[in-house]
Amino acid sequence: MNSLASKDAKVLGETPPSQLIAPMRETALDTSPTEIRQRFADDAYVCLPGFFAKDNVSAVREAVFTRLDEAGEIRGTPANGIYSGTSQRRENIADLGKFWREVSENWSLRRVTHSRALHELCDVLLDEPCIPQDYLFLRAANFGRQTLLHSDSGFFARMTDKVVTVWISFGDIPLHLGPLFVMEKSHQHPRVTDALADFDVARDKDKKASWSETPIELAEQLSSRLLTRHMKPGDIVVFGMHLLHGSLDNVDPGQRIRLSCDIRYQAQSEPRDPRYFGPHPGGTTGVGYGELVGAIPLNEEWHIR
Ligand SMILES: O=C(O)CCC(=O)C(=O)O
Repeated sequence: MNSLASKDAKVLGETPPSQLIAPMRETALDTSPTEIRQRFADDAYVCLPGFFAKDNVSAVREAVFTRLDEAGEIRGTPANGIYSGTSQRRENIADLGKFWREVSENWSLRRVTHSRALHELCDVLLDEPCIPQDYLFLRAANFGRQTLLHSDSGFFARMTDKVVTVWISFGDIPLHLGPLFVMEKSHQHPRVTDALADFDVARDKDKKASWSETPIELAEQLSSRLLTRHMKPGDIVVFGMHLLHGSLDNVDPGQRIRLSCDIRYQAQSEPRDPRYFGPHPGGTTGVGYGELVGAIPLNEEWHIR
């Protein structure tokens, strides 16, 4: 893709100036391992369209949106993922953390996030055998939501830097549904590397992982650009711990919910952060699946980390 319908993009309510937004570079599935590693080394991300088959994605949509339907959050056929405009999650579900854990542990989701294909790709990127974390971040983002600008190292690099994030698109996510963006070459900028040095979001409670500048302000200040694209079902983006990223706003007038998941893979030889591994992972703050934005009813505000 070499152009973007950037007029459809909203970043915290603003339309980004056209010079500050550009398409992500796409990497074809038959690209050689050497070239994939080189692109990852240069850009700190690779985007692989169509990595997962549409049937696998449909099964995840069906499973997740059927559970949201139980919470009164869906209008019409669940797999279409249309927000009802309201929620009875608190009334209908006794334990929101347990609910989100069940949704996150659904087999149709795990067979994608923990698939052989993804293992092999991450082995290539990290140039050694890897393992996926057990804890994963499933996100159902309805109208008005976005993820603020941040990097992942303060969450996942406590034990090792040899970690990558895999972002998976579980649906058709045009720009106005709020896909992921990454900030071009931000991992190389001294302001970013300085800010991330020794920062741990769970220990340094006086600081937030999210930047106080808007993505547009920071892109201007760093002479960078927001790289994004119309994500299709089964597309993935894999990125490194220092790359700044976030999402565009979901401003879909049809109330379609953006469904995606992020999961981390790390080198198998490196120490594992117990917060993210094992049968009962506590997650970043130790609360378990209840701490995720996904566990928040669709008619309530997301927290900021
Ligand atoms: O999907 C999003 O909104 C943000 C994803 C993200 O922050 C991540 O994958 O680390």
